[in-house]
Amino acid sequence: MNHPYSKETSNHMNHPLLSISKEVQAAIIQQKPIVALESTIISHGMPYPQNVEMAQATEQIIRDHGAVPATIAIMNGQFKIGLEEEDLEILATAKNVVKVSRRDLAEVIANKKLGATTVATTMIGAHLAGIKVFVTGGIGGVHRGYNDHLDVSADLEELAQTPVTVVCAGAKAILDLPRTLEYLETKGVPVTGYQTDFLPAFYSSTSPYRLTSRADSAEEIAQRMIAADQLDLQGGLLVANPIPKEYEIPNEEINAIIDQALAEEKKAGVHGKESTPFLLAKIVELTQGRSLETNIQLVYNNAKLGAEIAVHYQANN
Ligand code: PSU
Ligand code: MN
Repeated sequence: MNHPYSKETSNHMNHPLLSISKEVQAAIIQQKPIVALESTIISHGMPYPQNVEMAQATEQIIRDHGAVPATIAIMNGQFKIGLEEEDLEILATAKNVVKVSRRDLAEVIANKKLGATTVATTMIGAHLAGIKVFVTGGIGGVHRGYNDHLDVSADLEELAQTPVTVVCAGAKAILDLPRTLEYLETKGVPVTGYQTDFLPAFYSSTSPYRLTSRADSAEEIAQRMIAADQLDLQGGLLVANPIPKEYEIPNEEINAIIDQALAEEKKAGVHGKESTPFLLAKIVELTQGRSLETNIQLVYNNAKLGAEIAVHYQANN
């Protein structure tokens, strides 16, 4: 008898903690390329209504480039893989959305709370659903002043252990970029510059920090994913895709603003999981919205590349 999908695929679909949308279910059955998207960027990363507009437009870019988007969140005690329009609206507006990293995951699922997934937990959900490519804006990392407060995002540990390719625009200069790279090196996570030899710095297309890995096409990245699968390496691959120059805020300009945001964070006594959302909102305020436009554009740019990688990966697998 001919099965329309493999045993492994049907296991993903039958997992009791996954609620997979019709569009994503169809994509799994037809073995179409799928790209995961996170929801913390919607609930905690951007203001309303730009957050929901960004989320919808990002999904559309992925469809236009031949893949199926799967935005991930936690609803009704399950990972929801693929959100309906009304789900996006709820995540974009509700005040009680929990920012869920690995630490919080089991509790938020068991207590059936509304949760937005970070890079770490989106990777976990994507992996459970058998999705190999995930597009975001920027990852968490080693925070500045690490010696005083040991703030290292759980995103880095997840990249070390979960085999999902994460497409980002690098890490923001609110973080300690050299230490973030060192940490990833220790954990064996490849950081591949897309058409660049230097780590992109989110708002800025480049930074002084040289990478050891570069790829010039989506196909090359897909080939490396396949090699990593064959080696059973487990950890993820981080693709750092520079924001197009026309939308960037150059380092010299954004660094002064970041310093001010960090000073205000210190004064306000903000730390832990509140840190990243506080700094993002403060930078939007200090740039009078310019950083928000930059943030949205870099996500769109990542969506295009992520879809291309997923298409090549699927074609070769
Ligand atoms: N970087 C951004 N926007 C974001 C985030 C990071 O430019 O919204 C979010 C992501 O969901 C990321 C999380 O996983 O912040 C990292 O938070 P923390 O540093 O608390 O781990
Ligand atoms: Mn942290």
